[in-house]
Amino acid sequence: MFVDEIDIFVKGGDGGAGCVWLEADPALTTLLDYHYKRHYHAERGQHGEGGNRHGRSGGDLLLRVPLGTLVADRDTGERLGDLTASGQRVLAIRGARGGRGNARFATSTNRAPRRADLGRPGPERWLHLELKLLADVGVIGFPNAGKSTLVSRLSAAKPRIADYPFTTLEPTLGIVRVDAERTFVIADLPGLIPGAALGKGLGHQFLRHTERTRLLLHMLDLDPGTGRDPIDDLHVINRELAAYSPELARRPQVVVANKSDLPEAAPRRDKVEQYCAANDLPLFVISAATGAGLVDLVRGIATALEKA
Ligand SMILES: Nc1nc2c(ncn2[C@@H]2O[C@H](COP(=O)(O)OP(=O)(O)OP(=O)(O)O)[C@@H](O)[C@H]2O)c(=O)[nH]1
Ligand SMILES: [Mg+2]
Repeated sequence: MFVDEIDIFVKGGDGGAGCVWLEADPALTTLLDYHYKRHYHAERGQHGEGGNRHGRSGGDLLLRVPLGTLVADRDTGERLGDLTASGQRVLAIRGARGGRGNARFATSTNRAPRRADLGRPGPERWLHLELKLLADVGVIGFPNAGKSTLVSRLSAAKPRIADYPFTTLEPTLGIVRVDAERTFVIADLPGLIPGAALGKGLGHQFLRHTERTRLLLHMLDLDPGTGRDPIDDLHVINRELAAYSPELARRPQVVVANKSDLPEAAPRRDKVEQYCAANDLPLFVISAATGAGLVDLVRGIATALEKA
């Protein structure tokens, strides 16, 4: 299960120190752990001991979250942090102030005062955690277009591939090497369908993961077996992006026409080529299955990323 949005309860230690921190850990890819355990309580401070010694401060609690996690106070909406770098931390809640023993109130005339403060109970709050994956490129398109096949070809990622729609149920990140110096991160996403922005299919839930990409690969299916027109598909998906976020609709796109290996794909390929030329859209005709066109595509993406 892929969890990219969740509320958790955090409480600082009672009576002295014991803060709760969140830290970005690149080994994590989902907030799933927090689905199973929602309440986190830092250690309380210890009672003071005799002989003017302080009580030990409570231990801090460190919660690990994936890179790209946004942290907010659930109730006020206040943004507490955006954890985008490995090891980056945000203080989720402080521990309470510790108590003060009677020695702290002693004066020259009252060496054994009866006054002492108790430590306060730890402050607490609900946090809203939202994961927005950090990728350079997001692959969008109708289900079954071949998005996962492409990502599995270009990177070491191993997303599930199958000849039916909605094979991909969660985003997967892959690292693509361009040349000796350059790499980029590509995100394979679940397929989009009309109404995705309104919650149809799986798309809407995952559109958030395109928000932090710099470039969208818009994949069209050249297989006439879809019964759809690839240019219509392009418009349909672009309308979904616009309905979700006008900003996303303006994100630079590279059109990728896939399944060019199919002999019956030729007329659709011609149509897509004409349309993209007429509308000044960058187009790469590929076969993710045979690998045709992939070297040019990777170079094209790298160039587009430099411009974006
Ligand atoms: N002939 C041909 N088939 C392809 C090509 N690329 C992918 N396919 C096939 O198309 C089907 C769907 O491929 P996926 O990569 O799972 O498609 P997807 O876009 O990730 O699909 P969802 O995850 O459901 O959105 C599989 O049967 C693939 O083998 C291609 O270039 N040529
Ligand atoms: Mg897929």
